Amino acid sequence: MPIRQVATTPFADQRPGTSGLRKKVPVFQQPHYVENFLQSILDVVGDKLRGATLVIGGDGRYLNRQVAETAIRMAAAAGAGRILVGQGGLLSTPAASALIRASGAIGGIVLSASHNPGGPDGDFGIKFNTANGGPAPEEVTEAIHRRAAALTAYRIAAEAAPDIDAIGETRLLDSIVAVIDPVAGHAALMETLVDFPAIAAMFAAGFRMRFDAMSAVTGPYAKAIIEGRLGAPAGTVVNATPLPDFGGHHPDPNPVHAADLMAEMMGDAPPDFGAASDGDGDRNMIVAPGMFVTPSDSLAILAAHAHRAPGYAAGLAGVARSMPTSRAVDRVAKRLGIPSYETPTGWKFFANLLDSGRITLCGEESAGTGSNHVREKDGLWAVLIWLTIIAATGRRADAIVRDHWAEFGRDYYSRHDYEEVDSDAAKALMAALRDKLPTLAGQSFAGLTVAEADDFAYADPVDGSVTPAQGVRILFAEDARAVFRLSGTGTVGATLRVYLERFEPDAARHALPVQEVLAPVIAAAREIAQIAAHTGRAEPSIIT
Ligand code: VG1
Ligand code: CO
Repeated sequence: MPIRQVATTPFADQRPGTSGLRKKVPVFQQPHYVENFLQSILDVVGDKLRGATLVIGGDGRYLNRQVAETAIRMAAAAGAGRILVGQGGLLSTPAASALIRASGAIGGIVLSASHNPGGPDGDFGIKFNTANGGPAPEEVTEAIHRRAAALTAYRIAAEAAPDIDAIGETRLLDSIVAVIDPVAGHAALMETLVDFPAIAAMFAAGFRMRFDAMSAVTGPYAKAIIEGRLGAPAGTVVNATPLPDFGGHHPDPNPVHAADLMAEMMGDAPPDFGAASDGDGDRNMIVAPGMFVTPSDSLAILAAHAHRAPGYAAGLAGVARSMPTSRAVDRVAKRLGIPSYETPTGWKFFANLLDSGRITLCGEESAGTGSNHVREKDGLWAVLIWLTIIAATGRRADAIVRDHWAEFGRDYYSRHDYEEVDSDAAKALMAALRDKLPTLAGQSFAGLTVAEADDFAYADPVDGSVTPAQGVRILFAEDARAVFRLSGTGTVGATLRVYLERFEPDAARHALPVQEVLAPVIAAAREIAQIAAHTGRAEPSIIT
């Protein structure tokens, strides 16, 4: 029997969140759990899969290899024509997106829980990306969810998957399984967008950087591109081998979880530039000597300088940011005379804007930046654009940031996360906050006056769809803002995210401690949302 039909029990909890289905590893280890979700994806793709190309790869975390092999066997049973798999089952999220686009694939199955910890007690995730290379839109993820809750059987090739460590092509049922180098294509794409010769010349002249791949998927990409093609000294990239448990670390590039990099960049004689990436390689963290660059500022700076990179020499059509991202990039867009869009959190909302040519660049406060070259955020791409800007301006990264503030003003910014809060308590907090919205304008909290308050609803300008309830925005008359939303990627309880910002136009006040400048906004946010009363937490669990 070349194809086995196996009975399964439907799962009601297979509902993708902000970015795919993410659960604890033991949840995925329940009998048929993985197969049930994979079959639901394949069923939703339907007949279009017959003879078509499907991309499969992931970030190398625990279960990656096993699930990649299962996905190959199930895609073959579903009649895929060509199954493209990264060697070892690896593909960074941006590389998967690029590969889907370049190969004309019907879509891709990306195995990742991104910045969440890995290992047997960590998280795993499965995400479906559509033919444009981007995360499936909500109507598709909802269809997958409905299918998963009703499925009674799945189909899988009886034969084992071919060796995914060996580059080359093998036949499985009627499908060709092609195992490819996960890095080469993406490196070639980068070469068309950023100025490799200028960056290489800078390294040859003694420029030094530290790239922390956090034992995640970006390691092989960064090694090949930064040390290989650009000639940075060996050892520039650290933690470069992807490990199933990310070496026990939390592969989330922020000042808390990338503590070693921060210490080095804040220490004596730091390298000229520091960067890190997350589990699946779509996030980036930028650290200048002595200065962490907030992702919101980084997005604005990339927008202001993108024309220096060959891929963007013609300028930008427009930019977009997720709603909680600071308004710094809007100021750049205004200066450039291009539109700036505000979308809900999650990369899928940028897809229509990118596909329709309305925007060239976009980003999120959570360390995601990208462009129209793919339909995901791209960590290494952002780092390479930064290097291009440094090479083109001859300025150190911290000077570039200060110059930017002097020109546009500074949006002081911080995110306070309350993790693993009781789900009901978090929902009650948001509900109470939403109830209060109509009465807030005009009231004062911690010396700030509420100018406007609403629950963000996004009207997609391309397809007209409306996505309501994407986060509560409180705008203060003092040019400050607080945003509240619940995370859609967590796997334990709820995570309340509170995003805080305050604009400061005066260059004499651009070097103040962030939490100090934001103190009134923080106090007002806590009071308005009654955070301590609802969650029992006096302080956030993580401040970035
Ligand atoms: C978080 C971030 C969001 C990002 C998402 C996926 O979502 O806030 O900006 O798009 O993760 O990124 P949430 O719902 O937890 O706030 V990744 O690198 O985890 O794919
Ligand atoms: Co990620």
